Amino acid sequence: MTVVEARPAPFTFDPASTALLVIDMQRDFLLPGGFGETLGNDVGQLRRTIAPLAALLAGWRAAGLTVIHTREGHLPDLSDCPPAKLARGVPSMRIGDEGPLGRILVRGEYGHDIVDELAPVPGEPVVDKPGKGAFYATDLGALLDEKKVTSLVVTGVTTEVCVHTTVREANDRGYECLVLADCVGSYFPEFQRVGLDMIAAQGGIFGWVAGSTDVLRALQ
Ligand code: TIU
Repeated sequence: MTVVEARPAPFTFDPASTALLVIDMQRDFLLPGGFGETLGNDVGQLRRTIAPLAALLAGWRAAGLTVIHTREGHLPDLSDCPPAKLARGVPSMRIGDEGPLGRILVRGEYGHDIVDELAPVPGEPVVDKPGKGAFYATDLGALLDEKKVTSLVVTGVTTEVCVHTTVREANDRGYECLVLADCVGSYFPEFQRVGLDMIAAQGGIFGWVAGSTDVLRALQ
């Protein structure tokens, strides 16, 4: 077993039954002109996650461990996008509209794909999800069962939206979740801080919080 210094207590995991989950590190959230910016957000707040996540991915891959990526997005005909979600945001720049990075949050478009720095390598599953949570309407649960994964190291964006939703879904399904503070990002510094506090509070009500260097050190 491997032990990582974490809040509220050390996180113990078996690397062989743990997956690194990289949530929605897509151009639409991280680059100017994408969905995140059209919602009025400063994408600079998220870009600080890229370098530590790239280093973590390199170490995790070198150890031969499981990596799973997710992408939030919709079919080109938007049939998997609920009207309530479609109606969000600036009227001229909604999901499915043509933007500088292609049609916003539509599968197959440039903006929908993962940033170059964190591109999946062959063999790493990419789970396309229509919701904020990675388990809703996807085969993630089946994939984790197949790989006999019981613990998740959770990274990606945004902390209080897709990361939180996924961690909450994972908890109810019995997974132990370690969330990495420097590898998750929010457009709102306050939400970043409080979002992480919410996970580790009450004795770790949703899981544990650590830094990526703590994980890399533990894998040595
Ligand atoms: N808007 C926002 O903070 N996030 C999302 O819409 N999706 C994800 O978090 N991936």
